Amino acid sequence: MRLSSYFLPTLKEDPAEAQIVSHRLMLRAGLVRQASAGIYSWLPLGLRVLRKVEQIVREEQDAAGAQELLMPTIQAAELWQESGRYDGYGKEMLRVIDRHDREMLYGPTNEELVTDIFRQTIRSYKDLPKILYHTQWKFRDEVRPRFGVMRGREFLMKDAYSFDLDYESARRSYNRMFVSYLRTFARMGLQAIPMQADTGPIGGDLSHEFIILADTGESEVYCHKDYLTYDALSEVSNDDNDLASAVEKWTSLYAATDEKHDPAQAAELGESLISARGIEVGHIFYFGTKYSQAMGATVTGPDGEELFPEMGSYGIGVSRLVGAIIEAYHDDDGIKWPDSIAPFSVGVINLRVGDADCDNACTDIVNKLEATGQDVLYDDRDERAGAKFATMDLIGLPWQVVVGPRGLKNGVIELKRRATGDREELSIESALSKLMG
Ligand code: P5A
Repeated sequence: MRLSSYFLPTLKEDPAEAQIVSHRLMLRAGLVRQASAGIYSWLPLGLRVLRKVEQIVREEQDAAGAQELLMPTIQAAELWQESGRYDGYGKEMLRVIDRHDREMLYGPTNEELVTDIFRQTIRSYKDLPKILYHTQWKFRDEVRPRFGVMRGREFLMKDAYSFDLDYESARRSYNRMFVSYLRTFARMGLQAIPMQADTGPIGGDLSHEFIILADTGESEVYCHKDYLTYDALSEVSNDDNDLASAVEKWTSLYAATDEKHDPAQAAELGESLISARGIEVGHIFYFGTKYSQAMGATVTGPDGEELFPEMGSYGIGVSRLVGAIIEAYHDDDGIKWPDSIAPFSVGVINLRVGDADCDNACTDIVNKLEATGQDVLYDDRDERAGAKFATMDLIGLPWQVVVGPRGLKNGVIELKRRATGDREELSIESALSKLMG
């Protein structure tokens, strides 16, 4: 992609409305623009990141045995009246009246809709267990939308729903999702800490929030310091016993959000206790037969009796994650994307556009990288070198290839790793083999 024709509206100055670094950088790096309070348009560079996050989430959901479908954003009020949540959800729910005066709503979550699909389609215990998921926009009319996409009104969520015949099987689904969440966040370079949580309007009696630590996090959290170096994932298979012991291991260390924190435990942990701010990037719930009973979803059991399936739901804040990753990976100059979710893997900077040697070397490098499937952003603008370096640092691509006339005379270009700031002069061939390796 050539930067001269790419739609990348960057800002030199910090926007006044942005209070935290990820919001500032998302606006400055041209990832999003606010459409109205808590509602954002995703511009091309931001959309690339959003799609990469979504794709990692999808791959890990698939690997955990969940099946993807797509439910609509607009739902009928009747379903929520059946579950009993229509009135209770209050002002956070955006209610819509259609032309036939029917009450509709923009879905804040999908427990009702998925239970409705289930009761129309699944009849027998033999069809269980099932985990269904989608990635869809949600709307919650938050009182105080803030921090950009971190607490939006419209936001992208991956939500999965499990259906099992009994409690033991439901716990297996819960464990499966639990471990798949740790894997998902790890692939994005994030150490997520599971904390027992309240179930709020979703309901149920077992729930974990997945929190990453960041100075600008919304909630104060406490956890054992070993979480930060903990790696219980590498040896865990998808075997149910393995998953259960992994969850047990992970939850045996102390971790609590502010409301749940027990100072006595803290005192006991002494120096091992960390208190920090955290961002909730995922939340999982086991709520048994709450929705299946309320909505009359049953399956026929082995002895011909009608049984209510045990359910759980599992959310990941896909759009929030883009902000959360920036909170974790940035410096004064801009974003430092982890490789797995970078919008482009390499930025090529031409320091003298119009110089035949520089132009040829750059197009050659770009073509070769693209031929091996790499996403490349080529800065071919007629701009000062300083402006080009600043843009490339701001948008945070993992690698920068700097091509200038002086270097080319000596047969070298410069390769810079954004994360560390390390630079080295290399021949084009060695740079390419390093980038392709
Ligand atoms: C679980 C899936 C649920 O809605 N029902 C379906 C359950 N859980 S939750 O905790 O309410 O939300 C799941 C995740 O969505 C993200 N999130 C948000 N992201 C941006 N802006 C918001 N206003 C917002 N609200 C929730 C969070 O990451 C949360 O963990």
